[in-house]
Amino acid sequence: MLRTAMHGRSMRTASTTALALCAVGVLGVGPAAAHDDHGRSGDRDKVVTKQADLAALNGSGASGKATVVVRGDEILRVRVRAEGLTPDAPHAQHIHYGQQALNECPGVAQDLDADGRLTTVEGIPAYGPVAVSLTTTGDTSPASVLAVPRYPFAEKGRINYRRTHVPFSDVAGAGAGGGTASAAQVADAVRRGEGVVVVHGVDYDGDGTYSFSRGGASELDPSLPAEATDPAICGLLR
Ligand SMILES: [Cu+2]
Repeated sequence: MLRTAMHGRSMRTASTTALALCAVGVLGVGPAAAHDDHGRSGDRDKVVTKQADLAALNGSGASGKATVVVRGDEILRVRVRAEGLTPDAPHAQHIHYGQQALNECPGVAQDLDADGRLTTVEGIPAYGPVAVSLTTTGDTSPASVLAVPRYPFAEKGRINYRRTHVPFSDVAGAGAGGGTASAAQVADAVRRGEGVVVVHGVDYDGDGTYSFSRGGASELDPSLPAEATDPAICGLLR
């Protein structure tokens, strides 16, 4: 029932979520070391492969691997494999990046309210805002951050996701001073090894679906349970 409700709401909530992510981006940790975003064009045309070991957050018990093959301002191929996720439920998944972020997965230091639960927003100083939405069909920009019906459905807790020709796009809140990062800047950051893959969705209470009973409502959208949006696995694309 809940999943049906989420489907109906997901499109409307994207803009609200983007605003929330931007607001947090502005409050992010201090300026990171300046990066040289002006790679020579020859470097940008090279095919670069980055891989991430996806480790559990929030006690999800899940794990996985992600691979992206980047050339220019495009991901030629992306693959995400994971197991141990909340079964038979959709899992939003993104590449996160922020120039002001730590460009790493969050740890206990990011659990600001020390409730033992790491929310998506608490993790943003570590991994930055959403830069690429790893959807199964259609748009892959940050606007699809919570387009739940277009994310992989984890049969038996497993995801085996592949997509080709995913363009990078401009990302609000990911640039210098919390401004917009251009698609080229985001592509260069992923090439440098600063992109972070996050798969969301944790069934804390083990009732087999995303519910409000533990964790309450998502700070991204109070009509969604936090279980649907909290990060389950995370890894840096090295
Ligand atoms: Cu995400």
